[in-house]
Amino acid sequence: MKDKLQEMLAAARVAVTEVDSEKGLQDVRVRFLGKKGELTAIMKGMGGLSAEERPVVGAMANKVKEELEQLFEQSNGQIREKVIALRLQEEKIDITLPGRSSFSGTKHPITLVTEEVVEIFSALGFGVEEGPEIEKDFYNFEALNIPKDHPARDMQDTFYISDDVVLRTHTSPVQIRTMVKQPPPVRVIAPGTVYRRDSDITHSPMFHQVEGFLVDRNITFGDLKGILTTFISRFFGEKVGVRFRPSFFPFTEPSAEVDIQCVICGGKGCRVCKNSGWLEILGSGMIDPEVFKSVNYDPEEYSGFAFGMGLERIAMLKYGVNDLRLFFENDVRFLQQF
Ligand code: 2NM
Repeated sequence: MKDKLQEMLAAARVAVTEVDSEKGLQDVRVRFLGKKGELTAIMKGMGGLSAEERPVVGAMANKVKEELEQLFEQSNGQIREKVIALRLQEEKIDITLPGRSSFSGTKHPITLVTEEVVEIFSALGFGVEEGPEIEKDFYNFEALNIPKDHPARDMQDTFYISDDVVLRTHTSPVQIRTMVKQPPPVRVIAPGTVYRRDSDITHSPMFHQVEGFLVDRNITFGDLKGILTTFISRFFGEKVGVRFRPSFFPFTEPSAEVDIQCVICGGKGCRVCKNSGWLEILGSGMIDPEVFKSVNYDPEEYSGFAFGMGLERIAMLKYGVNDLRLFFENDVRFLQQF
């Protein structure tokens, strides 16, 4: 029986060396120490031993059992270490590899054009003002000398929130707010989003404008021409032709629309300029004394000019975009080109 115990211990020592997982070790443990294991089987034979032999063999069996437990314990530790080492090997990360670069966005062409217009007018001494897109009738129409029965106030053009609150149809209310809160001299541009009830291939109900104005003593139409010509030559290039055409706005008198030579055909005439050789890009004029009265500026002491332009239109001309809707679809294939 002593030999059997020693043989079993030797067999167990061999068995643990052949094991390479925690599961495998568990199987070996059951084989030797389990209820139906080899040690139990040997112990069952103890009944046939003499009274002298029994305690000796019993003590030995206990010792073997202890050794087996120690053996499995030790083996378990080694297997654990091996498993951890293997995982560390497999999950090794090379921190010197370059990371995956993330997709980065681009500025919307309307943003780019706005920034460029702001840049040019800043260099000419203009500040930038903003105002609410939901606006009182007074600032959007009344103070701008747009009478109650004027076509621009027609339900067709204006989104009404209530009787006297609208979505602003231009950024001129920002100029009114600026004049109401500060005395001349003043030089400001107002870029922003505006809304009109108009929607087809060449009109969006939401679009963008920059308007601007300058008020001081002795401001003339010559100042208007100088500033706007300078702006155009910086924005579209030194060589582009410019012309001023008489026009009408309720808030300016006299008024002028400003054309540039067609940037597509160079003035020869094409589809874009409808064979005229010219493209309208700006509205402008000397601020009407009626406007000055509604903001408490003295029209005897001060004069000024104002202007406004649509940013989608100048973006289309500058970048050669032939469809207004591209600005509002937010297709990255379009947006990434700027
Ligand atoms: C335009 C054309 C002409 C304009 C006038 C004013 C104000 F408030 F000073 F009277 N702001 N903007 C103006 C003048 C706007 O847009 C086509």
